[in-house]
Amino acid sequence: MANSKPRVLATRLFPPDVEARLTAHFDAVLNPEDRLYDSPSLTKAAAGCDAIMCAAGDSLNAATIAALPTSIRMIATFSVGYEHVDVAAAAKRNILVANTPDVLTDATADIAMLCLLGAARRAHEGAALLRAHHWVGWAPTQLMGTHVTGKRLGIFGMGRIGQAMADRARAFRMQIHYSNRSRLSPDEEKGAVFHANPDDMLAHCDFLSINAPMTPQTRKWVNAERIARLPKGAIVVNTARGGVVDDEALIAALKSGHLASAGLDVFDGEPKLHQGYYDLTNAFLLPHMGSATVETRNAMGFKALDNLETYLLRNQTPPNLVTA
Ligand code: 8YV
Repeated sequence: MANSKPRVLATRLFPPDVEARLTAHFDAVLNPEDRLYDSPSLTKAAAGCDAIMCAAGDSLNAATIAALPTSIRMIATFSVGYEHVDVAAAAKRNILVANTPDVLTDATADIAMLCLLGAARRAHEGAALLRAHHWVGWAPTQLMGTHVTGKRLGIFGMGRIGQAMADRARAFRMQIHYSNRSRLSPDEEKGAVFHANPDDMLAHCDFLSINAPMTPQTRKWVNAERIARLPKGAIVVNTARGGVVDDEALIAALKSGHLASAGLDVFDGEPKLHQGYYDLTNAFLLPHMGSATVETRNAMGFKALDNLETYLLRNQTPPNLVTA
């Protein structure tokens, strides 16, 4: 008997509770080995599917979208960022695109704070020293880092995650500066200093946190000229997208000592990050863990499913539609 449920291609292995709901409501094409699809294998696997549930590592660029079977009506990404989906190309084919905002705000802001603290307090060096059995005991000058309390934090991109980062930093009595496409209301600003031109913020940043999405305008925004405007000894934190940073420029500044350190959870071209990072002791590096809690990953999956179910089962507009 023909299966009447809409067919959904899940490009990745998603958390068990998410896949349970996916398979209960849809004829799901799963990926139990979590192998990465390239463009030809993705378009092939999507044959006969109504929708694709994808994630940030999948490249749904214009060429891939153009090659998708005509049965595809929706792309639901398991992420808040959607730079990996060419939304304009999808629109041309009447394919809806939806994402998963809000639910990963706190987890990502937590990791941003972890990166800030890890970079400031030389967590990588301390942990490596201990695990290599090289720690011979406490010393007055050992592993002295950068004090956090009372310092100035500049946030580039004051959306949901930027604001959640600011809330955490306020608990460390940091002074918040920010730049954003539009100024926040006084209630949201909570005393943070707004810089209409982000370049004007740089001189005020003991710490700079990148919380802006990846767009043609933000690509390699953190470049050599802007790094030079940061005070000597500043610390750069990136939990947004690696492409917002010019790796060569950041690595050069970390080597020269202009920057004290960096805390990075995301990398241009990840998982193949710039080789230069591996040699830097003053870089606290994490493998894109911003949203990696059980609660958050489940909530992201359920949100992606809310989008799929609303459109494919109830023929209504999905709650988290994104447009070009
Ligand atoms: C996700 C993220 O886990 O949602 C995003 O945009 O960056 C991550 O935290 C990842 O992208 C999964 O698709």
